[in-house]
Amino acid sequence: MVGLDGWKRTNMLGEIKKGLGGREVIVMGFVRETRDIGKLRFIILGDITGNAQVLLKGKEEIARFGDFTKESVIAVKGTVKENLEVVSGAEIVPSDIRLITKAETPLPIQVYGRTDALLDTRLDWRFLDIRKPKNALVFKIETTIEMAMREYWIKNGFLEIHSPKLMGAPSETGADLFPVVHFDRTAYLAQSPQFYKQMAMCAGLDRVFEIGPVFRAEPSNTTRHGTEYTSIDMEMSWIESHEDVMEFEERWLVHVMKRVKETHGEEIRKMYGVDVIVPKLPIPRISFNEAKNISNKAIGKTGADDDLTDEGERVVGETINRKDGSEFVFVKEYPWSKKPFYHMRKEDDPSVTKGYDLIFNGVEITTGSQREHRYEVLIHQAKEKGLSLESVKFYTDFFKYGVPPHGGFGFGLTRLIKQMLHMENIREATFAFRDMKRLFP
Ligand code: AMO
Repeated sequence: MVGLDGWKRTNMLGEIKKGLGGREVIVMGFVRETRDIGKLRFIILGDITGNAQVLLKGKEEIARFGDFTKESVIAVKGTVKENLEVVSGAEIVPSDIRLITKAETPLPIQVYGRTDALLDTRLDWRFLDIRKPKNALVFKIETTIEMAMREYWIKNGFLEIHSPKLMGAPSETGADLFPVVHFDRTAYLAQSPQFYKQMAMCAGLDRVFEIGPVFRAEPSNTTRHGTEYTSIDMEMSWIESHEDVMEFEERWLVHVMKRVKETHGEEIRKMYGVDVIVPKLPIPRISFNEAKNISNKAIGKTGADDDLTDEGERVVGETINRKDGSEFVFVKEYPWSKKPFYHMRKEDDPSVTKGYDLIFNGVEITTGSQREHRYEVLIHQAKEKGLSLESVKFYTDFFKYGVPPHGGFGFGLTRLIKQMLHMENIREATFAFRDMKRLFP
């Protein structure tokens, strides 16, 4: 069969419920399981909305329709019959079944029921792994998250931009870069839309956002870093300081968490065993020094004095949650030595930036700051960080012809999902993950 030979789907499988009794339907999906009990055969058919049971009665009918291997794709024409013994309250009695594509056996990983496969094997067969409702839920949540983000931004006068991913110069610190052959010279994959969201401020667009891919040649294998991930970025003009950016972010986040809770809260509790908690505002704010003290007290001195380790972030998250009952905490005013050249420094203490991180359940999900918009100061800071002025000239030129004070943040989409669902690994929150070793599927 090439197409569906004229059959049109009338219902999704999740709709086959009590109340639909007597209705003629055509449904389509994956054969999750076939069970024979006496003279009856039950086919559990699944799609993105759920499962429905198809009932074959008697040897003749079973022989007429034949066997279907697990995960084969079939179309079923039939009548809905109410049956209180089925969880959904109804099943389908078929008049015709068409095999659309047959699945090979055995399946490389189990789709229906428990899977014991290791994460790496699951990722090798990610398209089968995502057929599991618990894993598919991630993408329903992701869709809601992005919609809610856009909803809030657009209501607040933001414009959406699409910045280039092929760059003539590094877009962040210059480390962890992917060079690509670009005709007769080298280009770099964008590590962040940073320079371009600031270009939008210099172009007078006032407030912008972007949701798009970024690339980092992270040489490490961790549960929170990919070599490609979806970055959520925003930039706003006419701010007084980084406090304005944090205030915007927390209100935006409340809107997003509310939408996720109202749309998927129940399913998340059922499948992941966690409650989505909409943060109470204001989200607690602590200084980098306070965070470092908390970390030092709990786990001793780890890492450099001017940085918070992953373990340090975890401890800070836990401590604030215990003390203030908040899963989120802003850590602000990071040392200048740890932050990029475009962060603005505090007037009264230039060793500290007007930058911040947001930690969610012990993992950083955001970096934001007020940017240095004064041309001379920016040049001075780039020099101080040892950057080649030539390579960032295209960017520093943005600041020569009038620019509003501005700031913004970058936010890891998959980190948010991982932390929200209490997942162990960011790979589970990503459609098709990329790391040092993985370029397939
Ligand atoms: P930063 O480099 O901190 O800041 O990145 C912003 C956020 O992106 C997420 N993130 C990652 N997620 C998955 N894999 C990775 N390798 C990875 N690296 C970072 C984190 C992080 O908080 N231009 C600045 C942002 C800004 O100031 O506007 C930047 O990119 O959630």
